[in-house]
Amino acid sequence: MKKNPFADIEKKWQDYWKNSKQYEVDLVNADNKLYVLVMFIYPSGDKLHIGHWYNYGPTDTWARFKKMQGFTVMEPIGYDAFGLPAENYAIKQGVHPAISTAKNINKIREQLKAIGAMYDWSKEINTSSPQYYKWTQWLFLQLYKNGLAYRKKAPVNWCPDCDTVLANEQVINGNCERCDHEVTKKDLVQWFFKITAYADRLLEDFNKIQWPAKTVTMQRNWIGRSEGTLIKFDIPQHSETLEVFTTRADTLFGATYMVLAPEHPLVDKITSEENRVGVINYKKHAKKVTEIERTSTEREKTGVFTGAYAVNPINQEKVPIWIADYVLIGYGAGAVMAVPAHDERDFEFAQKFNLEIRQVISVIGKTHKKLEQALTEYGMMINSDQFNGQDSKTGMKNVTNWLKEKNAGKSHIILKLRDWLISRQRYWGAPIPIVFCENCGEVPVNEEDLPVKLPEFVDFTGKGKSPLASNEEFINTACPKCAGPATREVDTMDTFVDSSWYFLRYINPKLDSEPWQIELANKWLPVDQYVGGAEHAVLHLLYARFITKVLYDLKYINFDEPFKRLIHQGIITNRGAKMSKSKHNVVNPDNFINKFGSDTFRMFMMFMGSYEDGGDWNDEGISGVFRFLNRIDRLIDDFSENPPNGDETLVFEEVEKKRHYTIKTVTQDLDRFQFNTAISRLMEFFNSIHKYRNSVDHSNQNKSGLATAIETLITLLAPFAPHLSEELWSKTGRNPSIFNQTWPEYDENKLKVKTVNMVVQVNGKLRGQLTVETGLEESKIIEEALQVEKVKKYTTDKRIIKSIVIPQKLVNFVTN
Ligand code: ANZ
Ligand code: ZN
Repeated sequence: MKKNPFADIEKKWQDYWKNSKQYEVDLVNADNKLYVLVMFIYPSGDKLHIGHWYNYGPTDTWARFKKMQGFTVMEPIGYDAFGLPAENYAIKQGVHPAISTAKNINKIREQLKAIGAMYDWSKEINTSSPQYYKWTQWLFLQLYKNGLAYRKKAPVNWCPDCDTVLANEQVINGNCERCDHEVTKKDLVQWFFKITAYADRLLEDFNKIQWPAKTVTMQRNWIGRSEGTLIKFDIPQHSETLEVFTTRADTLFGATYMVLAPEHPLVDKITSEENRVGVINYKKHAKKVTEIERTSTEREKTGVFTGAYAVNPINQEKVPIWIADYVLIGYGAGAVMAVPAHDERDFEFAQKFNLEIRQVISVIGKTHKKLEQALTEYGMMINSDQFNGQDSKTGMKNVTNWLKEKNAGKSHIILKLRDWLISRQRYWGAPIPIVFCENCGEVPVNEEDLPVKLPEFVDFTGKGKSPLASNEEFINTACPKCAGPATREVDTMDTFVDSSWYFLRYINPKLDSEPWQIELANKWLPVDQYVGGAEHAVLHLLYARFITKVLYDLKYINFDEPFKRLIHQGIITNRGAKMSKSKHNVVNPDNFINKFGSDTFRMFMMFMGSYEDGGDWNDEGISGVFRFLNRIDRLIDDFSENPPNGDETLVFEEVEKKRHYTIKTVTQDLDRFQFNTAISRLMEFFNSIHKYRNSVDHSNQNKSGLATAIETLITLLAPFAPHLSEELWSKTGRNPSIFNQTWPEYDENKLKVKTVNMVVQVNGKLRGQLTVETGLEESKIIEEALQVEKVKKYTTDKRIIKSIVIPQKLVNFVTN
């Protein structure tokens, strides 16, 4: 294949940047810092795909723009190298994951270099290196020592295909995030991080960060904080009490039946002989239904009566107790008071089983004799004795207080968020630094003994229990406390633990005595601008916020949010579908780079559409961008071969105005990551220079004006086409690097439209005045002059025989 004309230029400037070390940031001495970060790479395959490029290329454009605006920009890159995908890839290739990962990283690093980004390669990190995971283990120990890491037996998500547990966040619509296999439940002892203890702060602190509203909402809903009331219903027959959680205490008088989750511990105790068979069968049925199905609003409600009754504490009414799978055991109290008149699920259930539907809230404008569906809005309490007439909000408080006094209830807050399950029964991860001693029980490894090295030789077929258990040498160790015989924990940590703190390690990637220098980290963080995929909303982006808050509390850092500003690049699809190997619709960036060059490819991606929306891949436009860059290149060549030769008094206003306008708008667009419009403006600016060059004789061209315009053009182009711009810059006789140039400024006055006053005559008599833009076309001036009120008076119903325009002075209409 023919080499693209930019290939040599790109190589040349990449070498120059590398040798001049101009992107290696001296963190200690730098001022005006700006930390620009992209989500680092999972080297689970051996290629950078379009999605990576789309994340990294445009973000680097933004970072270069900020550098030229005078910031000291740190833009690091690294590898999220541990994890299941990397392990599975290795198993498939029949090699050790350490080897395949290293190989992938080497390949990917070359591709990353082809982007020509300002990466500070001296700060590269790799989470699977002992130098890194030593500190992941250290992080675990800090959480452990502060009661934020614990082990517990719990029903956990199990992916039978990946042979490991998954965090709730990794279960997408009931399926494994990685392999899409249906996830089952298993009772297992696992390690958890206590993220729930930070729920309130995770919610409150959204006001400290500028993130996409959608992402904030997703986190909010995922945390799912509900304020409500716990209410106790007695079951006198069995001397038990049943506790329920409700967010609508104001509807207590409308509770016409109770529902327990089929797994509720009271079920067996209270079920009557008569109902036992039905209950047992129903419990069997419920086991087979997934949580997704159980919470689905589409599914027909099912359930059975237990034969028992509870007493409503507020009015001593006897209400039947049912079990139904729409109530979940893991949420709230695992039981509800059902208020069919005001809750949709309860309404459906009551209709199906013929249970009483009693309205206790009235909503203005919604009066019904008989409810046809649940009335879920807030309103005024009715049929509620002494509470009648109170609005829902007041009623909730008053009912709760009443219950409190009677010792039958209290205010309560629940979360949908669960603690983060961090242990994995897989090989390729950071070992959990805990040992089990016969005498001392669970003991943390001493910090000075970190890292607990991941053993090289284990059976990691991906099947069966934790692979580390197969290495005797690894498991058998001495207890850090009593030196007696002990065995090591064989689970490894979720890779999301590795990535929950990586942005801190870039500060001191090689430091061996500490994870980072506190002062330096405090200087450089939080990250000023983070860019990455929206799919991480309730995974990485939530975990990183949590870990940052923990480290803040432990005084290892003085900020409690990791990412000040966040932007999500859109998704690039191919024929409407997400690109994936299995669909055979992955576009390989390399081919385009070979053919058109890195600058063209980067610029084309930005030109395709709105950055935050993404869009469907269509390479038709790439040759247009390629041509544009070639035209600029030729313009600069032509400029030095046929230099303009006029002095600066020559008319140049139009190009100069365009220049100021382009600086203003490109700056605004770049600030907002609106790359596509910025590129259009550059094209227009180019055209106006080009037009001037071609329409005026060289000896009459404003030499200094043109030189400035061309300088501005190259400077504004630099962040978009970094290699070519360096080349053009040196072609115009300057020293590299253009990225040491300051971003051009514009003059608002130059943008203002200059105007002149003109007089308007009709048949030689002065009839009016007119203000028009200088240089306005004659036909437009005539149009406007005819709109002047006084002029209208003398011209309507007349035929205009002649219109005379004397530029900048007057308009005269001759009528019959
Ligand atoms: C009575 C009631 C009346 C309710 C009413 C709602 C409307 P959020 O906001 O999502 O927290 N609930 C409580 N625990 C449940 C469980 N384990 N499984 C299924 N549903 C459960 O929802 C709180 C409401 O969800 C609670 O308030 C309860 O129904 C139900 F007019 O109680 B409510
Ligand atoms: Zn011991």
